[in-house]
Amino acid sequence: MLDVIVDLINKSETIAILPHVSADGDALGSSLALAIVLSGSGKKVKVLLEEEIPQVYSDLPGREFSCLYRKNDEQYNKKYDLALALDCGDAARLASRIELFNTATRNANLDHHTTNTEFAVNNYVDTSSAATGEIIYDLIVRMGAKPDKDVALCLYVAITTDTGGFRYSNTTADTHRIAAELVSEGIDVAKVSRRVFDRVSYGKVKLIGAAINSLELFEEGKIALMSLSSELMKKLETKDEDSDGIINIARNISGVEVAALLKQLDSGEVKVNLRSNSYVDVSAIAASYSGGGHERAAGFTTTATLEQTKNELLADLVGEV
Ligand SMILES: [Mn+2]
Repeated sequence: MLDVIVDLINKSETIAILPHVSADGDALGSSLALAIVLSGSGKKVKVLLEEEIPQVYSDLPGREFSCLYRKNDEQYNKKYDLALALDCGDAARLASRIELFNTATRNANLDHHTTNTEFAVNNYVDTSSAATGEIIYDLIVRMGAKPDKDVALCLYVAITTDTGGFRYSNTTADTHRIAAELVSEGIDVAKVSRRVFDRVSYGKVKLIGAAINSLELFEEGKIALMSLSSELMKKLETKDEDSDGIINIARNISGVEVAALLKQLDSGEVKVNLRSNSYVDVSAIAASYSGGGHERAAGFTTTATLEQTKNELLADLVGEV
């Protein structure tokens, strides 16, 4: 199937790369790495984003190929020869870019989520890959290219973020083999690690405090819930990305099997992140709310209130632990 994707790329001149909405390190790193390689082989390539690149990834190479997609702005709505969805478990993760994806002459979906709905004409879903970055690495090699230092940095960021710094259960021997190839291109591992894992904004530190204040444990400490209201986040003047990773504080508490972070958005909707440690399949719970993800990390968004979401979710989780 990867050869089919290579064939699609060879046949296409204009290519749109579409990472998922609220793009994370894997989605962005994979997209920018592929953009650099495709541009180098003479393709006209754009990485179309729903939002600005988060601060933590703002100096990644290849960002010059990215731009904010605006549905009603004509310059973005041309018909591409090929549209590639990267790290997107379902079509909804393309958000406002779905039409652009569907109107492209060819489209393909490259992903590693177990809940992937195979929404494209061409689907390459490898759930054994720890990150879409691993798939893109294979694709680049399959294209006969060798990742240079810039491409290697993007892919390394993709893989290290989706594996939590090679600590999560999705990390395999292949993950390390690919990482070894990437590091040998001259990546400063300590610098990348500090940038993507350790450095925090003051706003995030305040948000961590608020999240810890909201922490509640249930079922003899096997379930940990944290919630952040939009009012609180407004008061603390935090950015959306500041809540990234906060759920791990709850997940890491000794005895906790499942952790949930409920975040109320400005729209009033509630975005829920779920994590488990060893046996609860949180992707199945997320799927029951039309969300998705992996066994140990998943999420969904709901129009219910914060309180309703909490009660309903808690009832579901009690049945799982
Ligand atoms: Mn991913």
